[in-house]
Amino acid sequence: MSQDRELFEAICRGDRDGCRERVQAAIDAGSDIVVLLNESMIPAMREMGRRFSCNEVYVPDMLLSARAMQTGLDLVEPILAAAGHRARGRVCIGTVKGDLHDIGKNLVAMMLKGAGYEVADLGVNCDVAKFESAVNDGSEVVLCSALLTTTMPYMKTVVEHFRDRSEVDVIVGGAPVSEEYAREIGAAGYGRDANEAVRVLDDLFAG
Ligand code: B1M
Repeated sequence: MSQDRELFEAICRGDRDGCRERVQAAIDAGSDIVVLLNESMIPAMREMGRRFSCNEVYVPDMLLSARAMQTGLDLVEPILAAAGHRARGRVCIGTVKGDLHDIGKNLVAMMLKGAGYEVADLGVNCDVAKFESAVNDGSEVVLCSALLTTTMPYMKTVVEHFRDRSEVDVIVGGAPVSEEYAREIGAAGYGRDANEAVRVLDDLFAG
């Protein structure tokens, strides 16, 4: 594992400038961005979750870390997106109603764009009307993200909403979501992480 410890620490302490500098330095050095994400940036957010669970940090600390993380993601996004060549299909993605976590969703959206998909990012706190509107605008697949056990059940509401429209598939993902849960609510697919979300979507469009 080749963790950039300074980057990891910068995200944990919510240091936006520090995060921006370390990510820019990695980009300038030609480092593998996916490795940087998987070994330094995402683990920092996971560490903040651990500290939050032990009451070592509180909501404002998580928020500062999320902002620092997003500063780094903003630098990474054009690089990931540049990998995609031509549109492979139009999809929409949103964090479900009641849920304000958007970093994982943003990461999935970036990877999808990088894989060549046209992505309508609906943001956070999305109700079925918002997903429906994106589908009416041409999205062929709906991707739902949830980070809370209390908001995860809303994914079932979304799946049920589109049940009568066989041309629309719903894919679900997020930390508390499992493949088993996805199957149980009748989702067309489940992605454990951003890369898997791309693979699941590729399979759907291929099949
Ligand atoms: Co909150 N939060 N939070 N939080 N937060 C968690 C999720 C928590 C696990 C922390 C903990 O207790 N250890 C916990 C949830 C517990 C539970 O439900 N079981 C929690 C809680 C309790 C809360 C509040 C209720 C706290 C409070 O107010 N008392 C509150 C809820 C607010 C709300 O949403 N209504 C809250 C608020 C916040 C902040 C606003 C402060 C901030 C979010 C800021 C933001 O997103 N802009 C925040 C943060 C930062 C976290 C943690 C620390 C980090 C989340 C994150 O960004 N991870 C988180 C702890 C943790 O995750 N361990 C925590 C990094 C990100 C890259 O990973 O989002 O999992 P993730 O995405 C992954 C995969 O899950 C997957 O791919 C991504 C990349 O690999 N994926 C998909 C995600 N969506 C996908 C969709 C797909 C496929 C894959 O296809 C459709």
